[in-house]
Amino acid sequence: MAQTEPPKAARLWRDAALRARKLRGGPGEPEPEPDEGPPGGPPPPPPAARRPPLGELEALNLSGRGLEELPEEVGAALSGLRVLSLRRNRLCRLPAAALRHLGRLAELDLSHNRLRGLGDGRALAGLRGLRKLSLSHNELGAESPGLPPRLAELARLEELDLSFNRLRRLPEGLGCLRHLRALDIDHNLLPCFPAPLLELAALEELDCSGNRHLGALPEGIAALRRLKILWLSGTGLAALPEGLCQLGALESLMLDGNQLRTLPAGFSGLQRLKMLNLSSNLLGEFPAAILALPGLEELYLSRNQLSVLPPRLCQLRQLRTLWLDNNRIRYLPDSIVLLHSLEELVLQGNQIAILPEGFGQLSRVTLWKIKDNPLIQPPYEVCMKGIPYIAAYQQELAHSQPALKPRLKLVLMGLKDAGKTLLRRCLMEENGQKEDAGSLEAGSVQPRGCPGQQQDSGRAAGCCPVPEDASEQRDICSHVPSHQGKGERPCPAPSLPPDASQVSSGLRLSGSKGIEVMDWTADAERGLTFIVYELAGDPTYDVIQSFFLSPGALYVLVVNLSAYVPQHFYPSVGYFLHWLGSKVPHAVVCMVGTHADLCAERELEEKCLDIHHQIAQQEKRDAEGLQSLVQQVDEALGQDFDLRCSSPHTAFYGVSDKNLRRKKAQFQYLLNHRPQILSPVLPFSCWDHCQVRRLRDKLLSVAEHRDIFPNLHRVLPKSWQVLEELHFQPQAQQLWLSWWDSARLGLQAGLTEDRLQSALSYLHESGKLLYFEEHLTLREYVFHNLPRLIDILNVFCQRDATVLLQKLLSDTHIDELRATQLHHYVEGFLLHGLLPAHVIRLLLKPHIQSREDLQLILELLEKMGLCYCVNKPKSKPLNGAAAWYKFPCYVKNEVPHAEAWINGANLSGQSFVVEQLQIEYSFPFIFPPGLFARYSVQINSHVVQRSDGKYQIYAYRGKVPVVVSYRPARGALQPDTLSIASHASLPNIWTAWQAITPLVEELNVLLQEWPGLYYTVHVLCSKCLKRGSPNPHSFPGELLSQPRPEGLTEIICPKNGSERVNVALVYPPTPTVISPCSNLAFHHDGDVLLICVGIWWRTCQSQINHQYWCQRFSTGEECG
Ligand SMILES: Nc1nc2c(ncn2[C@@H]2O[C@H](COP(=O)(O)OP(=O)(O)O)[C@@H](O)[C@H]2O)c(=O)[nH]1
Ligand SMILES: [Mg+2]
Repeated sequence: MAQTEPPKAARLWRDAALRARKLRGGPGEPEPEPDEGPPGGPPPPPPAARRPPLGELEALNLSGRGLEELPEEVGAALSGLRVLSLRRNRLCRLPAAALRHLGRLAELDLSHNRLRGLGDGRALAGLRGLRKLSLSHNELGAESPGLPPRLAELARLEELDLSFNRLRRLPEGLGCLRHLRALDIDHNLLPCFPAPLLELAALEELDCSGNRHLGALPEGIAALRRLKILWLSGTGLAALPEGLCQLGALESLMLDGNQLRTLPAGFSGLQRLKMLNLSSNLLGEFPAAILALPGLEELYLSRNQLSVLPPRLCQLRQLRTLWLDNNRIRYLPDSIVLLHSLEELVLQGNQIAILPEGFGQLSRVTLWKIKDNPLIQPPYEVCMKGIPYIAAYQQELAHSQPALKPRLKLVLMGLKDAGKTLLRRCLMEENGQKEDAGSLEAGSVQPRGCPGQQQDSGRAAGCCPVPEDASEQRDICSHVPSHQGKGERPCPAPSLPPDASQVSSGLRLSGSKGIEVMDWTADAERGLTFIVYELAGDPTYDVIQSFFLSPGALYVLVVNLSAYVPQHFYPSVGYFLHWLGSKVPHAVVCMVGTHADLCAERELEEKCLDIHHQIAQQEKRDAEGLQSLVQQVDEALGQDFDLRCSSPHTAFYGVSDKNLRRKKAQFQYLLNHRPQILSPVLPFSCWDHCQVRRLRDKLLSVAEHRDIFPNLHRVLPKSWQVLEELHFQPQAQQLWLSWWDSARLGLQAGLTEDRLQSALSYLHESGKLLYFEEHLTLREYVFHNLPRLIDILNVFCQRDATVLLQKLLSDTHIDELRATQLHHYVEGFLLHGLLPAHVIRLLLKPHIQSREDLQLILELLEKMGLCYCVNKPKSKPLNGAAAWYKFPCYVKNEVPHAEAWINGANLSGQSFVVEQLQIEYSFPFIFPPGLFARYSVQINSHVVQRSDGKYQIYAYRGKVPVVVSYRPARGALQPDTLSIASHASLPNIWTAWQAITPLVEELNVLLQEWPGLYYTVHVLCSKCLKRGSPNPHSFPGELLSQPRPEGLTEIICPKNGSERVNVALVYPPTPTVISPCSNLAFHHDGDVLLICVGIWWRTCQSQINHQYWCQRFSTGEECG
């Protein structure tokens, strides 16, 4: 039978606390924990190896040696032994004969073997001096339900570990172990609390967790008066006996994962209690008895049903840790701010809208989690930044009155010519808010926040805009190839790469202005404003578009109904949902079908219905796909780790339980965070006033819906709001403001310099402007003019030579020579993505005036990951005009120029001397648009002598070659892949690992921008690669984050019979920090987030959440 899976919370606590906190005294552990030892290296020599003669040896560590038995001779030769570890071997039986000679043994570790029973117990009973015995992680109980009674003869035993076995009962005589201080019987199959335990009067630590059917505790538990630690996680307890309250010595009580609704009346008798874990129970009310435990330092109440916290919470003065996440708490008591010792405060997943005044006093809190609360005061963005920011906000409120500022980001997406622009205009004109046609012409937009500047659009005033050319509207199919071909595939379906060149060349450029942003005061009465982002339907904008997809926005997916045919569902709808879902897993989407006027009634109905059906189908396929993955992981988890390690052909070969649980948590997160599609397709015609009004009302009602956008009505200090307005006033048309300019505006708003920072930080977080408070140079500037910045970004996505040349040649003083030169530059740009800084300056002419502008913008572009400087010496200042920039999204040549890569273009060409390492990422649902280009920039700091192709990069890490390649999906069943490879001879293979590991980690970091993305990672078999096999075997990528298994030297590659692969070719010498297969990141400080996301669109909230969970519990299963 498979080992029972310990309940969630119990597992968490084992992992987080078991090793760290159990007060195990006595002579030191003889052996290093396998995951603490030097990874990959040989096990350290037994401590006594250098100390003959054998007979005098006192301690011997034989862990992880693959032993199937211990010969009697060994025992005979080592009769002086006091400490023996046989941990992690393959013993199926007790080495009885050897043990007979070891009468002096005081500590014996037999954990992680395959013991199914202890025989008649004689062999053990002989070890009369034994004080410490570990039998954990065996299969005890598999042969007979219990253990031999003779175990009770170990009269001097002080610590006994029987955890993770299959025991259904304990020997009757166990109560005789008068000296037993610590007993672990967790994760067995005990059907009830074993009565003999009640006689163990010396017991200080007892762990019964994970015996799921324990059900109840006896009153008699009061007898265990010396108990300090009692762990009862996941034991099916529905109530606690009063007797428990008499355990006056108890310091640590673990009761998570049970079904407790209340605590017994006398609970406050546990006056020594320091740690209480009641997470994952059914508490509907905060147990008042807890308040009478003045020594409490840690209190965990996560995942209950609490809605109110007691006002007297502050009585718990010693409290350092308070976890209240995932309850139904609406308010925090004011007194919470008096918990001055608090270091961890976890509140996420509640209903908290307002934080009490003076919250900023909790300045010692370092672990702070508040995500998933409908916060309005302080606004969500402020709360997410941490306690110091909350303090600043609250101080600011004290200075100036609060102001309400409801505004919501609205993102229009859909194919080019779907009707986004016209829809936007109709909506805005319905309000009498019209666009500035002139500025649109110039590729810019109506300046946000200054409606006074608007001019008439030039169209017939007051009526709906006339479609430019209705006859052109039916040619949707001519420009959808980019995302085509995913429609009817079984899930998970691979994607075709957005082939930008193909698309843009065949398209007319009119109307393609790229991404546009503007303010729309949709409801002046209620003051509700939308910040409307219209994305370009054109995939050439892919690299930048994903920045604009952020949580907390309302998405409108626009489809041209007259052009729609069911075969085009994927490119026109399905693809966008996949894209959005992978970036913003829980996005709120409203479907709108335009050109309704061109469709007959019946046609309209059918098409809307078809879209509706196909969305449902796609969702179902995706969910089923994920569900089956969860099932696979579950099955693997049901198996023993050892078993997994012995079958290299299985999907989860060697993957640790921890990594499997993390994987499962990720799948579950993906399953639980699907796009929220609000309605069936809303038919829309720009001609029809009623429909325009209906759509506007629909958007307003969605925005106002408290369940959908709970934090719309944020409260701001008046000064912050004024500051925002001042930054966007008409005269503030520059591209950026110096920090000093901004500070002057701050003064106008009543903000002194010292208070400006937090206001700017809020404006940055909420996507109003860009202010990189941690960037060395950029922090001196405030980029307040988003429309202009977006226009700048747009310039780098228009792949049209004519347009680019127009910009460059607009200067009348250009002579022929110069013109030719510029032609060459454009050519080079469109082919290789290369541009010198001075040409960039020309391209951005209307926006960039000074050299300073240029330098800043270039730095910004680099920071966003759009380009890298080809010739900038690392860590030296940018040298303006001489610098050349590479925009990887423009690179056209399929393969890199091979000459740059001296060792040859083809790794497999090296076959005889070297071994190959290749890590492959596969993306079965969707390959994030623009990812390769972004990654290409991101790795630049790690490599030298690079040579870029459209899909491949050759480069060196030091002297070691690396190749990064993207392979678009080939056919229906092969997903897109991205792989990172290197090679070296076997003895030097660590150099290849050293070369690829930072690149792997960089990719992992980048992929965290895509929390809803499903992908897998594999280590390809280097033997298969060497053979040139077209279909090499792949080992699970999770191995990259695991230490090399002790004692293992070779792995069998199942693809080629019984070929042996050296472990060094599968496991890196040092495990990677971030598990590659999980979007649930570990560690990021704010700065990394800043760097990797260019965060102005408030992208990372969901990730911050993940990081936290995974940081907290390496099992990561709390996610989602
Ligand atoms: N008849 C009709 N034409 C429309 C409608 N919506 C958009 N159009 C036309 O379709 C074309 C593309 O629209 P546009 O808004 O530029 O699409 P975008 O690329 O998604 O922004 C334009 O010529 C519009 O005038 C509609 O509801 N009915
Ligand atoms: Mg448009």
